[in-house]
Amino acid sequence: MSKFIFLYCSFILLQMLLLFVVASEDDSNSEVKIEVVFMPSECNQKSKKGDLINVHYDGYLAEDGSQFYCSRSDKAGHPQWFVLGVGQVIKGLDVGMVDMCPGEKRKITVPSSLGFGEKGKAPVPPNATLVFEVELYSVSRGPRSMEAFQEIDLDKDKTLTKEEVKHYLKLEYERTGTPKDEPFYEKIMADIFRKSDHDSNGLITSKEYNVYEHDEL
Ligand SMILES: [Ca+2]
Ligand SMILES: [Ca+2]
Repeated sequence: MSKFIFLYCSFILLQMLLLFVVASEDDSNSEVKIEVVFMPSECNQKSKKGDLINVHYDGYLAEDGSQFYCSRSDKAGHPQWFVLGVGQVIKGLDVGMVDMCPGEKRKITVPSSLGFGEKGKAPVPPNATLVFEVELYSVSRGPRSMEAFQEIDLDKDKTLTKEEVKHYLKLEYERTGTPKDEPFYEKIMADIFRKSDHDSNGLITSKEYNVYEHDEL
């Protein structure tokens, strides 16, 4: 029996250690605290940067435990979809939801510097530490994954030209059995460059590819 407990504790310790490694990967992330509340017995695919994830989360103020956000009551209660690690949510969540299994639940404590900062954002007051209860439903390799970037980048120079993007679009639509005409590809490509080519030099770097401008919940 004690051997079992020892093994169990070692397992928990190992998991905490792994979480710590994840949380301290980048210095600015070190303050995000992750607590695994529920871990499913099976896990085929862990979340990583660039993945499209589907998640429910509730946000609370650490100070008094009051709830300031609930995805279950927002937007008709549908779980939220977003791309992980690219700034579609506050930094603390981008960091705190990495390496999560579908079905896993976490409690993530986010310092204000990785939340809404000195100014806050109503109803979150200035300098507020936030606590999120997060449940991950699904993970899929999104269009913003680095795998996709590498696939598009034919000559592997870490920048995407318009030709490379167009070539990739054609392949994608042919792959799904719905090839389109040239003006169609031109239009999508122009849209992609308008959104991603921030310095308008006609090339999308890996950095531009992964940076979003908004900082919404
Ligand atoms: Ca290239
Ligand atoms: Ca550029």
